[in-house]
Order: sequence, then structure tokens, then C-alpha cells
Amino acid sequence: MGASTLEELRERFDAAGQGHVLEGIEDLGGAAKERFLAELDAIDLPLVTRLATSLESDGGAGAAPELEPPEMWTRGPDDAAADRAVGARLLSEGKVGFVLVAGGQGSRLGFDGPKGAFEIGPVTDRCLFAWHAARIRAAAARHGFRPAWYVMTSRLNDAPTRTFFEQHGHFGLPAEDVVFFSQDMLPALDGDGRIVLAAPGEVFLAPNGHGGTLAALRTSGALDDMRARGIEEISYFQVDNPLARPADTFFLGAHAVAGAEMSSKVVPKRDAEEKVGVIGRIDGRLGCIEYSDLSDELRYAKADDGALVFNAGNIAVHAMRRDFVERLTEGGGLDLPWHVARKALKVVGADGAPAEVPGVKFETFVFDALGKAERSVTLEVDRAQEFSPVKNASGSDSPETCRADLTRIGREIVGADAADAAAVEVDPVAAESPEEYSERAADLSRQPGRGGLLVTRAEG
Ligand code: UD2
Repeated sequence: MGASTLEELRERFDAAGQGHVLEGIEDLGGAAKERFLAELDAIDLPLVTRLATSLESDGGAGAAPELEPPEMWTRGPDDAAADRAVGARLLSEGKVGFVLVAGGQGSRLGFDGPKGAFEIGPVTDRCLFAWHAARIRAAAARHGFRPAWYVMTSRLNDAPTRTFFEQHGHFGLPAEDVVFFSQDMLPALDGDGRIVLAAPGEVFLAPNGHGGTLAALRTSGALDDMRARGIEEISYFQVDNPLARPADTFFLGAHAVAGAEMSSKVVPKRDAEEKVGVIGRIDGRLGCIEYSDLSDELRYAKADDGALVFNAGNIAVHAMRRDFVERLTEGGGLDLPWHVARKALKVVGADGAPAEVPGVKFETFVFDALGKAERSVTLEVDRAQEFSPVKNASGSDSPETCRADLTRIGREIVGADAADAAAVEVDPVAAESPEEYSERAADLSRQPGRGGLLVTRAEG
């Protein structure tokens, strides 16, 4: 199938009510024109039409959903130990693949570059990607397997992300075991459902949300790569949380023991306003209501003891069977609901001047696949150990709070050794628990740095 001609494109876009995008095309120079035509050719116009039509009915909210808290996975000590053993076996047999989603724009943090490059070590400049890599390498050493790490980017940050990994030696992992794949982009629309141009000759494209991970895993060949490596379970996590434990034996084991297709970790919400989705049964099916979609009535609902009723905060850590993702994406048929975000879009007008226009971006969310799983585990975990995302430039969920949490955890691991240190950083490869720290004491190096204590594995 060759590229469409200008005439063919004109016909197609006119028919879809999007003919305006081709106005002024004659003013573009050769290469810019070619690029623009290729960009237009790649747009899924039937989908754009469907989304534009949905805008007309947007706002006419249907009946409020019935929400019930989810059933939590609870285990006594013996069963928990058995779950852990199952999780450890999955890891040691190389059956778990790691999927990091890092295709977002990190606009709230105001950081220019792939968000994973943001430096968050309390003592060193260890960046978010490096923390995740270290946790994966720590698990590989502990359980004795060769890890495969799939990193999802988007067109906005794919090239800089790959370059960053190369510059950092793939953070200690063999390059062939770090697999990059890119999610799809979608045009942003204006309030009337018309495609917005970011600049003359350039469509305003935005990543299609982390629900796009599932389709991208298939179309990129990552699922095939997993199958070839013998990977059966996917450990999914987000770039912004360096406390995420992608190789948690209890969670992976519980998910497998339950025969679950997709499972989630949650923490009790900090307060009613915390910006996390809430996991629960929505009209009977497991799902997650995004914080921005939660009605005040549900957000503030309290039980007799004063606790929030809808308190299962989604920390965006999931386990998914590989064959579940294969089933969902078979024949390109994955159908997740589209969520609408109304935003001011920064564009450049025909006169070359920057401007902001009100617009709409569309995203699917990975947690909307929960309702498609036959079985699912919802596991409540300790926020202090597992959730400290870097979302905002200051205040809550910021670099400052995250570094403080990393230092606190470092102190818990090294105990009295950190007594005089203002900041503490323990490389996950050195130790992730007080037990590992004391067992490996002889192999660890303790160095002062930036007024803090840095613990790493001694070379050699
Ligand atoms: C997300 C969840 C929220 C809660 C919180 C926990 C959504 C919509 N909401 O909120 O319920 O669990 O995280 O920390 O997910 N990403 C992509 N491609 C995209 C969009 C996002 O890869 O098209 C990645 C992004 O790089 C980041 C993650 O997904 O790692 C979360 O994205 P976000 O920052 O937009 O989500 P947030 O913090 O509003």
C-alpha cells in the first residue's frame, strides 16, 4: 500500500469534515509538505470522527455508577509465605517481564526531557530510570534470572529516551534486554471536533493514554518477544514512582495463585482529595474511577468510624498475564473507553505567533482493562514502602517529598549506620531490606556524599 496522494487525502479529510487541515498546504516547502502529508496519512480518521461525535454528547452525564469497595486479598502468615514462594519461582524461572510506562509528558513537574531522566537520588544524581533498573537488577541477582525490561515511550520522547539509556549503559542491563516500544498518538481536537494544528504543517498529536500500552505491546512485537523468552506474566509500573517494586514476590504469587488475569496494588488514600484513582466494583465489574471523574458524593463518603468508604487508591502497579493481553488485543479489537481531557493547547498560528487554544485530548486508561479480567487480585500495600510518586514541582508528591521518603527508607535499611547522615541513599542492588543489608555487610561500600551517606555494592 503506497502513500496517499494530496488529492486522495483532500477527499478523505473533506468527507470527514476535517478539510481545514489542508488549507495553506501549498505554502509549505518540499520536505515539510512531505512530512505533513505522511502525518495526515497515518491518522485514523474513522476513530477521529467517532471521538468528535462523542464530544457532542459529552457532558450529558448518564446515571451515576454504583461503586462498591473491592474485595482485598488477605492472607495468614502460612498462605502469604506460600504466595511468596510461587512469586519467587515465577521470577527465578524467568517468567516475569517488566513493563515501564514512560510515554507521558510529565507536564505537571515542568521537567524538559523524558521524565525518567529526572534526578531523584537524595545523595547522588540517580534518576528515576536508574532506580527502576536497579530494582530489576536487584531482583535478577536475588532470584537468579535474566530480566527483560520493556520501556514504553511515545513519539514525543522516544529518541531522547533511547539516547539517554545508551549514554548510561542501559543502567547496567544488557542493551538487548531493554526493549523500547512506542505508544500511538492521536490528534487533539477543538471544541467543535476539528483537528488542531500545532503549527502550520503540523498536526497537534498527543499520546493516546497508557491504555495504549496494551495495543502497543502487540503491534511493536513486544508480546512476541515475551513469548520467545518464556515470559508469562507482565509486571506493569509507572515511571514516576521510584518506590515501585516490580519484582514483589507476594503480589506476583497472589496474582498467580488466584488465577488472576490482571491484578492491582492499592494504598489507603491519604485523604479524600488525593489525586489517585479509586479501585472498586463499578456496576458490578472491577474497575477504577479516575480521581477527576469521582463525584463529590463518592469522594467524601465516610463510614461510621469516619474512614473513607472509597479508599482503595490506585498506585498504578499491575500484574497481567501475557495471554490476557494477547486475548484483548487479538485482531486489533481492543475496545477501551475514551476519556476526555479539556486543556489549553499551545500552538503556533499561521502568523508564527504562539497562542493557546482550548482543546480536547483523548486517552484510554490501562485500568479499564480490569473489567475484562475473569479474575483479579487487589492487594493493599504499605504506602510508606511502595508509593512516593514525583508528580508536582513542589508540595505533595514532589521531588522533595520523594527524596525524604527515599532517605527514610534508607535509614530503615542501614539502621544505626546512618545516625549522622542528613540524607541516605541505598542502591537497591546493595540492599532493599535491613536483612539484606546485614547479610551483605562485608560486600557493601559506604561513602559520604553531598552531606549524606551512600551505600552501594562494592566493586569486584
Ligand atoms: C495516575 C492514575 C491515577 C493514579 C496515579 C498514581 C491515570 C489516568 N491516573 O495519575 O489513577 O493511579 O497515577 O500515581 O493513569 N503515561 C504514558 N502514556 C500516556 C499517558 C501516561 O506512558 O499517554 C504514563 C506516564 O508516563 C506516567 C503514567 O502513565 O508514568 C501516569 O500518567 P499521569 O502522570 O498522566 O497520571 P496521573 O499522575 O494523573
